[in-house]
Amino acid sequence: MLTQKIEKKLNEQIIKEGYSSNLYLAMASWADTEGYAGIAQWLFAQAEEERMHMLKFVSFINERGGHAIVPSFEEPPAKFDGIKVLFDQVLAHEQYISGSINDIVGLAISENDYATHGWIQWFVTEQVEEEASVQTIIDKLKMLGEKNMYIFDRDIMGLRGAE
Ligand code: OFO
Repeated sequence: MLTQKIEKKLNEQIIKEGYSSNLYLAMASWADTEGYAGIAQWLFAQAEEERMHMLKFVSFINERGGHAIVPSFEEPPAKFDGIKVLFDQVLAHEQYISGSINDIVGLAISENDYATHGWIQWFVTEQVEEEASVQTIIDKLKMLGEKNMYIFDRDIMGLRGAE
């Protein structure tokens, strides 16, 4: 059984994972309209993964006797100031999400909820991978410079992020 504090915290994470999915979907849609097919493909896949993350929280809360609430989501931006800026924003967002996962770990320990503590470890590892995969993209972008964006777009096509 979840304590009220943990249930509330996990429900807050549903909002964050769902927003992540919508944010990446908005980024994908923007990249698509700018002609960056490869970048759009990568972002569409990320949006799907974030939706899966959200669903994992929904299942876990209900499985543990809580009630997962489906929230409304804040509207993400529709336009972005270039590809490099966009990936910097992705990294900053993932770092924010990592902080929020760490908060859940901390609360699970202070509430003696070892089931949640064990379960959330998958997300701890996932965040390390997600931050690393976005950092790799940013490093590539730095090397290429904005002029060679066509090459980068083809390079990222078919590349998978963290699962
Ligand atoms: Fe859900 O891992 Fe990114 O945000």
